[in-house]
Amino acid sequence: MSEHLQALGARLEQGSAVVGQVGLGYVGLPVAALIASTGIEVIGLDLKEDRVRTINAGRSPIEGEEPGLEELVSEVTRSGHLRATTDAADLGRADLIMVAVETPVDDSDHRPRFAALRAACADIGRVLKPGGLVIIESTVSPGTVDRIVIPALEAASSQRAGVDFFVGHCPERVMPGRLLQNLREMSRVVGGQTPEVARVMATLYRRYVRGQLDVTDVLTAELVKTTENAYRDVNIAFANQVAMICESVGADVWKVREFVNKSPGRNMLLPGGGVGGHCIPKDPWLLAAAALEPGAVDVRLIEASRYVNDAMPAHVGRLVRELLSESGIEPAEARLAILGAAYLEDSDDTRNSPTQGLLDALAGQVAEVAVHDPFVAEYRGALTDVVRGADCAVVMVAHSEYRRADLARLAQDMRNPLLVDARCVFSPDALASAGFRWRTLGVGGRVPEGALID
Ligand code: SAJ
Repeated sequence: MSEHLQALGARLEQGSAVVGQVGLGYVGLPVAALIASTGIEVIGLDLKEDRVRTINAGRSPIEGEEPGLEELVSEVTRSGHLRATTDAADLGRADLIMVAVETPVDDSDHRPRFAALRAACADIGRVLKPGGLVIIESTVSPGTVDRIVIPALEAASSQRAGVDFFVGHCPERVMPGRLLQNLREMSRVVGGQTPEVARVMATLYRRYVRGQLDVTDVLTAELVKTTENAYRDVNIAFANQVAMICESVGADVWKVREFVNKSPGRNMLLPGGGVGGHCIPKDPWLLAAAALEPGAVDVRLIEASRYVNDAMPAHVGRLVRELLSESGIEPAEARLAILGAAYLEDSDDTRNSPTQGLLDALAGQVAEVAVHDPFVAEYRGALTDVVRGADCAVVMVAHSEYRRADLARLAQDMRNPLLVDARCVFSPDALASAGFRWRTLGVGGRVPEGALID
């Protein structure tokens, strides 16, 4: 093992190494705070002055409930183990630099946009110490470290990767609401430029990761993270595809799914009103992009799955229009109450929320739309207030509050007791006894006889 790496491994073991963290967002800040809490000095770099100021004042700028994060940031800034800065030159003292910057895909061509990653590498390259180790934690397309990160670092540092400095990739596996818990508990894929680099990386992660550390090469690490999320997206798309088939043939996908999953080795996921969040809608495109070079592999399965899932909010819109029409209500005169703005049940995170897709699909088609969400500040309030006088309620997120709702009360408060259930939160019996006419996503196109429409 190179002397540099050996010395770095020893300093990480002793806790005398200095670590830089580029990007202090919902990944970078908890990572920086956790490493600092092990007694290592961490220099955090971010572009946003107000974010840097907040952190140095011992507070977390990360939105939403993140158990333990505020306390940890306060503790490690007070002890001096974490200091935030906007000046990249301050990273000059770091022996090891972690990178957690955004790696978005373009909305139109779905190709990765690595501008932030390139900029981070240029900043790092200019100050990188000989023997320094750079670890990319952002989720990237397979091949990105080799084709973008290393050339950018070599150009900015006039040094050679693998000789004068070293590179690794350890993709983050965080979830909003559980940032610290996931970082501590989940297993990590530790991809090093060489086995020695991976071993030195593991020395750092072992200081705060209780999960398993799977040591491997960089390309494998890039593939694992994008694949694990593409896997989920394709499986959700399959469930949505079966839901569409069930609707068209007059069956109930939720019953079909229940019995399918009794068959050994089956685990059909949940159909629903769409796929949101910060990683599942994006990572499949990062995986597919790796194969789009000339002589590319046909990645139609990954692409088609994205289109199936992204079409679900508009499908919910169709169910709403059908139910209104079949109930003798002109959509253009209808008032809607959308239940759920977050992308996930019992979460306040609205990134890429399917509800936005539904609002876009309904724009200009109905008279009025009110949105409720107990976790999202702008949509908080009493559910009964949002539903009162509406002609159709639409359940887009399976928040626990909705599962507990008094359906009979909601039906009474509405101008017309119609409901579209995009997450199969309510049973037919509960809806019927409350006096609703309804459509449930994935259930055949019959509108049950029942409630009087005044
Ligand atoms: N969804 C469905 N049907 C399903 C599961 C999810 O429609 O059967 C929808 C959800 O409503 C949501 C979106 O997909 O809109 C994403 O849901 P998710 O449960 O995958 O939650 P995420 O986006 O927070 O995914 C994270 C990922 N974890 C990391 O990136 C570290 C993912 O790899 C995990 O599998 C997932 O959490 C998890 O299992 O909790």
